[in-house]
Amino acid sequence: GEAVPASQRGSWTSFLKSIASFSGDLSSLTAPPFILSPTSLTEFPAYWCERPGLFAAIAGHKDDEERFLAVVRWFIATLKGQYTSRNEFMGSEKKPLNPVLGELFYGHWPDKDGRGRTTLVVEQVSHHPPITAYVIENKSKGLSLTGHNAQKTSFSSGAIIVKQIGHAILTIDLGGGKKEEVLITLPKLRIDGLWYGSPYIELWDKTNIQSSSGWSSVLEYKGKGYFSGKVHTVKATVSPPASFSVKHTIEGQWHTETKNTKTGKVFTDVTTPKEDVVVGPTEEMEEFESRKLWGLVSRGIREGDYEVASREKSKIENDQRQKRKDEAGAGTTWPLKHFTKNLTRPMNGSPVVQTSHLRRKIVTFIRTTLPLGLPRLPPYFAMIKVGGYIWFPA
Ligand code: 0T9
Repeated sequence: GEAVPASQRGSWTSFLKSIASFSGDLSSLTAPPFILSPTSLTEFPAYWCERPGLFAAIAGHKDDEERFLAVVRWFIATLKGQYTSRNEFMGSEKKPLNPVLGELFYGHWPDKDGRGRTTLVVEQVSHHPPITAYVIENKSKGLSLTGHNAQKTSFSSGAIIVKQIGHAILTIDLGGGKKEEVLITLPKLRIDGLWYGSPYIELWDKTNIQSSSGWSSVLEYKGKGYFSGKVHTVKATVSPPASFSVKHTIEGQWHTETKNTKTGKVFTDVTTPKEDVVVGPTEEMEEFESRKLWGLVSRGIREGDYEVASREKSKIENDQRQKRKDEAGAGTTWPLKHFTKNLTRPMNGSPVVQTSHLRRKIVTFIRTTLPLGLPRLPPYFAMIKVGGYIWFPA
């Protein structure tokens, strides 16, 4: 590989061999130093709000359709940060630090231009498999995004295939005791460029955005080499309540610009700068806050002092092993601060009513695809996945 430093070629090749023969939790494999990122996965949920103005703008619409389009706009605008920012800032995709159980990350985006203050709370709720849960809230606008993330990885013809497990739910306070809820599913990733030591992500397949107002969108992702021939393309179709008809189509590249195909108007433009989350000083952090916990490891990675990085990483891992041992001995578990596990997910006794659209074969209940049920889906979110579409029971 060209991007691999000469001294690390051997260890990169053996790392690639180990991923090829291994499916499951890649985070636990030891990778050569050049590919290590100094950032933990607990920081990643911040990508959801790096355009706080677009997030806040969701609350600015009385009309269901307009508000739904604002959700789709904000969502598409987050993709660039989520999936290309490591390439932009570190030259390629890198292996993030594998968060420990109970790791925390707090941040905010300040109020500006009347958009209100937005806060971020992240907690690592599972170590094996790694699961990250988060809440992003803009109280003054009545917006809150709750979600959790895990990954299933496999290896296929030289690429890492990542299936994201989890979802995000956006809750919009409509006033007068009324609430809208929007379920957002997460794209599949393909990580290419491994051989050359310069990994990058492409998205593929489809995701859904489904609102309790009935409005829904199917987003389809493609990369270079598929029919579009362009990297990072997305096509979103937006449909009115209980309908297959398409009212809006948005097409383009999620890392630059998308357009509404009918009006020709720009729908998303992410070529302008994004806003990093504001994080307090490390000295004032608790032991388990990500930047404090990983401080010395991160510094070692950033400064190329891999001896320090690996020594400090071992300290954290040993401490974790000891904690788990002690807990097992005492019959306790690590007390999470912000999230609880909910395996039962009561349906409120309400039967799942099928609309005529749902007479077809029911493929999966979304809820059964979630390993841990974090966060709990509201009762009426007994959504059913039918042929790639997600529907509400009537
Ligand atoms: C949720 C995001 C996720 C997390 C990362 C696959 C990946 C861990 C999960 C899905 C965020 O909202 C969006 C972006 C990037 C995803 C990461 C990219 C990546 O490579 C890692 C995996 C675990 C690896 O580190 C693979 C080995 C590495 C050598 C390839 C660079």
